[in-house]
Amino acid sequence: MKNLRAMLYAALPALLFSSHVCAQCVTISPLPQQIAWGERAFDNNREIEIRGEKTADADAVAALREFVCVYDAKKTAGNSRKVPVRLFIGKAGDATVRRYAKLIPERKDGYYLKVTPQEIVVAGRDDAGTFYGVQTLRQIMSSPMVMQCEICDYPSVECRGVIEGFYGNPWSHADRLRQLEFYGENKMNVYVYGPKDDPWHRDRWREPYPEPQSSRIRELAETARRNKVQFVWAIHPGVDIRWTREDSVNVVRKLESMYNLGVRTFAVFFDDIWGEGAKGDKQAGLLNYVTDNFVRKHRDVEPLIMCPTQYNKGWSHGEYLHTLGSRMYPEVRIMWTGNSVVDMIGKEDMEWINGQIGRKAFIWLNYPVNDYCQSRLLMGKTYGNGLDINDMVSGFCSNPMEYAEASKVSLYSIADYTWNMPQYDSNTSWERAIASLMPTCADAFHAFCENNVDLGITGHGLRREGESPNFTAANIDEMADCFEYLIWAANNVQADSVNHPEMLAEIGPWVSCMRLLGRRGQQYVSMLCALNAGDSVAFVGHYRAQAELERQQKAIVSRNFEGSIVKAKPVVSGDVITPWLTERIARIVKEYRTKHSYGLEYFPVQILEDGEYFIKVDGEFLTDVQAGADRTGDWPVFRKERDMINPQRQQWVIEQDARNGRYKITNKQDGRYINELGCFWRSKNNPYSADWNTYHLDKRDGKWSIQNDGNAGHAFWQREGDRITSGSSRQQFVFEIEKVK
Ligand code: LOG
Repeated sequence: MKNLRAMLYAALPALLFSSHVCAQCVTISPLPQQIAWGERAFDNNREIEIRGEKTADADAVAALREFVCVYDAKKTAGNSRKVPVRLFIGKAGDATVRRYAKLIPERKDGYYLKVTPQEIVVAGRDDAGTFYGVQTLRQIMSSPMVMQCEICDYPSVECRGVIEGFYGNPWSHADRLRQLEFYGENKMNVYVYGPKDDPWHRDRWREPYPEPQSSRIRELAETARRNKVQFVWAIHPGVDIRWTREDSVNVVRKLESMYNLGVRTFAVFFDDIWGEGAKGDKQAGLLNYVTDNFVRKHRDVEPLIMCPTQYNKGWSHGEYLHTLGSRMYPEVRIMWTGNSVVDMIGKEDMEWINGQIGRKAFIWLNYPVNDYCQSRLLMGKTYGNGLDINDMVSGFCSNPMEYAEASKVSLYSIADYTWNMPQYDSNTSWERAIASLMPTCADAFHAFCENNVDLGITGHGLRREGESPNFTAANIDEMADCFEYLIWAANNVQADSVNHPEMLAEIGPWVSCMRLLGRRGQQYVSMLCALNAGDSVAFVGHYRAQAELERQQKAIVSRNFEGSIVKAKPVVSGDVITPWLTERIARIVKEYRTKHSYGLEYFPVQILEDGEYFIKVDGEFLTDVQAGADRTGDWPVFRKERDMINPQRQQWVIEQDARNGRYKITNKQDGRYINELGCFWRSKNNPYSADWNTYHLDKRDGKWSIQNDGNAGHAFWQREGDRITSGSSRQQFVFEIEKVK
């Protein structure tokens, strides 16, 4: 990569290199608190003589040696090459950087950095500070022409990082090692290990890790240390814990076994449990017991972190949080996801929770985790958290996707946000993330990311704006360009796989899905042209080609490695292009049917003509008795009599939703649809959705069966008493569907 950049810069016109143009001022990420750039200092192949190597932090020195050409007095002696640039490295108190002592910020993890034509200074407040100074220098020296600068830098938030806390395939060992390097480079200092589907974290919490898992944990703890990351190991005992002395000892024993593997910070989780394990006073007692009998017995173990059962405002009630706050030792840190499970965090939210627990909450941000919307990749901007909460949190961690590399787009911004909160800009941070993660195909990767943004409708309600911003469909040319763009981006990201095999292994299914979406779009454009030209043969041909591409698209699965516990069906641009295209194709097929008769056998069968019908069982009419009510959960009932006053209450509009070939059923009087429970639902909060509220119809001996489908399961409607319920898995042909004359 370095070589490629060098080639790019070499190709730029010499004009840019005039000393007044700051063409070489690299953008440093996370953004430093204070930075002043000067003129050109030297070229990045200049030899560097390191001073303070023996006393400075060894990890910082090792990182430094990876990217500087170290001056070797013996080799260079006698020849006339330029004198080396001297580099002083050390932390506050070291002789090497004594001259700069006053300039080093008095903040944990802070550093002072200076580059002049003669010398470089990297002076940390502490070892981590020195290490972070080197990470910044690495970025400054990635440019062939190194510019003079002076930087004073420190983090906004003390604990910054990631919590592997999702359901689904836990990250692989290789994923985690790469993550830890990434955290070091991006100045994040916490990694909480709590994958829900690691048996030794949750279900088998009492048992020590067997080999080879225990060696891997040891390696992770070591790698974390080298990258100035606290490896926090979490135990999740709430599923079956008994509040006995024996189980308290079991917890301590397990943590001791983790201590022996090199772990020094620990967490205890009680999220997503019910019953006995969820009791606040007992949880507080356990945390205090572990603090007394484990944490305080070791001199090098950090205070515990705990995830409460009521970890968000929506779920909190009673005395629970107050009990934790008042009974648990004040040094125990308490996690919090915000106003709901999945939410961005603001100042008022922090005021509320901190008041409840009598300490600063440790944020567990449920973004970009996608374990509850697995068909979507969340590659969009990380926005919505307050820029004024840095002093109100004891830590800020992001729960990512099971896709470790893909998550880096967001984690890069989490690093940026937590390091320099006041200056965080979600747009520029996202742009930088993309360019830095996939430098050899940045434009194509950008296109990929912008088409994988929103989550769709989920139980948690979070939406993300700005998906597919370049999609416009005002005319055929625009549409054609947009679909070509999708294909171009997919091909280019794919072609770059040699440079980013890990990323491609994760996003590959979505990349393929994006290409097929583009190709289906092209077929749609051809169908449209054929319809306009009255060419039915061409229309049907393109329709069939489109259907075949759709079949291929639906066959893609997110992961198919051996033992994968998640197999999702990737969706790209799930809120913009995908629904748009499905709806458009359905619409022109309908139009085609009204004009042509050629090739109708290739289209989805329409078993019932669109129209107005009575729905009857045993001669009784399904009736919308409370027509017009816009409240949750009233339902239509069967009435013997025809309603002569409001006949429309017994008339049902049944029409095929061509997006999926199933039928939508709404009342003629008030337009309300019936949902999978046989109820009307409040239309304001739950507007009609083709995925949920369409039915599969089937006919035998003149009677019909009506079946839920799509997201609503596959139960058959049945008549129970005077209403419809949908509890039956047995197909029943009991409905009479009679056309209104
Ligand atoms: C889980 C978490 C999961 C996330 C999103 C917490 C504290 N616990 O509803 O493991 O990844 O939501 O699905 C959770 O957030 N429970």
